[in-house]
Amino acid sequence: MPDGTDVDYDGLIPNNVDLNHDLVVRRALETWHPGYIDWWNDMGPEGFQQALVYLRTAVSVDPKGWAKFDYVRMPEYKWGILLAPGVDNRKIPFGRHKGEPVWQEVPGEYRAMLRRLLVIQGDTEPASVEQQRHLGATAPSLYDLRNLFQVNVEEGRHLWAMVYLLQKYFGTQGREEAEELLRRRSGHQDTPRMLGAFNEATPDWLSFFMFTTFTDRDGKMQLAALAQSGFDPLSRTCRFMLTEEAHHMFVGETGVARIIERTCAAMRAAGIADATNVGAVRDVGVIDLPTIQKKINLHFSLTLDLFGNEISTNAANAFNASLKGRFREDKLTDDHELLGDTYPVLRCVNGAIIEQQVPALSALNMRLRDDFVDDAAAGVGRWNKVIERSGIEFRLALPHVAFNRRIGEFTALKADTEGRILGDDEWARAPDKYLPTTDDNLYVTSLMRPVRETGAFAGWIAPPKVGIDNKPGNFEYVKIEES
Ligand code: BYC
Repeated sequence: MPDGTDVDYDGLIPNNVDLNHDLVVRRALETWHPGYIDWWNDMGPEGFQQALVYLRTAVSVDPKGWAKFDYVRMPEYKWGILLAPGVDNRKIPFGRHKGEPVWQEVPGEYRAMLRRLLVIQGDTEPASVEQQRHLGATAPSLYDLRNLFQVNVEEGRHLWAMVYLLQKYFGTQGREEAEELLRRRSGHQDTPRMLGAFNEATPDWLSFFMFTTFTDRDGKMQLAALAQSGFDPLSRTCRFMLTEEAHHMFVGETGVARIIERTCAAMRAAGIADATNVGAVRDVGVIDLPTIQKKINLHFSLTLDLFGNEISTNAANAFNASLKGRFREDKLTDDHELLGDTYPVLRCVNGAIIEQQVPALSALNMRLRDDFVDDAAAGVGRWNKVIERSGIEFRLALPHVAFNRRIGEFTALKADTEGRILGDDEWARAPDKYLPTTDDNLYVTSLMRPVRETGAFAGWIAPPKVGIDNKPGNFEYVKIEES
């Protein structure tokens, strides 16, 4: 049932790609499976592998009812291969091959380029699990603990998604890449993950919520661009991954919103009107808004680096080859080839930030980044509504795209969060002013104490408005005593 919506759960690897009749790939995946489980046991959530967790598992790819919820021990989670249904007579929507029927096999001349895209995408998935593996120890509630684990098992499944494509379409090389994906480690000195943000630590829950707000949103943008691909199996894989990704961003955005809500409520209760009076706010045991702003500055700027260089021939080549499109390519009304078009790009010229029109094809990373910034700004707007409703005078904002960059045009630029160029003295003070300091991190860490009673929440975060799967407030999302 290759294009079906139901998933075959009979074998070791649940799938809707008819693995039963694809013995070579099935065997390759079954051979890879034990290494994956070893990786999960070594690098997955620490300390909770035997706990019963109320997880959703994909049982179908039908948008109306693809998930079922039940208690599962994480190593027994049904990781599988799920592709969104094929679209009849789908045509390639962009690039040199626009209008041709989509490919079901990889065109020979694009093998290397496609493999690289799959490997980069695949590498981020286990990386994020590794980054988050210690967070279970300090979860502010069972609800949050369950959400962390949901995100983790689904990132694991997203690794399976890329590994399936590598194993099925790239032969021996694909199998080697699949092994390498299990071998690299986030933050490891000798075998790090491929992209910068995936080697950073996620030391506390505020960082986790920022990561899932911003970095998972990069995931959304990149997957949306790959979902347009002329290589149909990639398009279908990414379309289904996007349905799972939405929950990860929900976890992040509502997590930060709940922290803000609690902070504002505690400030009101204590009669603190000045949000910048950090000492007074910390005295009542909540996270001050300036620290939340600094975490935004950090995670947003780290995530911008994931879009690569503003001007990129790799991006132009991938678009020309009809492998990686733009965000919502199918909704755009231009010619989808961009050969004579230009796009405005912020560049660093003689130490200043100026806008230049450049060939649209080479500016595709920038364009996707712009779409990301708009999407992220809407999220910050929703956080500000929470502050506004509490009557407190403080607004959060995204920093300027030139701030704190390690990839692209602005790497060498000394810009602040407003995009102003700083002198050497101001620049030396900038990290403490705009990014979390050791003190800030120590304070946040001091709040990270586990709360494991059903229905209870740590004092620095508000409960959610609704439970997962509409469960009531006192629902036992994780049964820890089963471990
Ligand atoms: N770190 O031409 P350029 C997710 C390299 S997140 C290190 O600008 P390109 C998730 C680049 O590789 C989404 N190196 O690059 C979220 C290139 O090297 P080579 C992940 C970097 O290719 C949360 C060179 O610099 N998916 O799913 O246009 C939890 C020249 O650069 C970096 C994807 O990213 C960096 N940040 O753009 C879990 C989609 N940036 O080849 C999961 C696939 C650039 O010259 N990837 N370099 O040796 C791509 O589309 C692109 O490769 C990139 C980079 C957007 C990453």
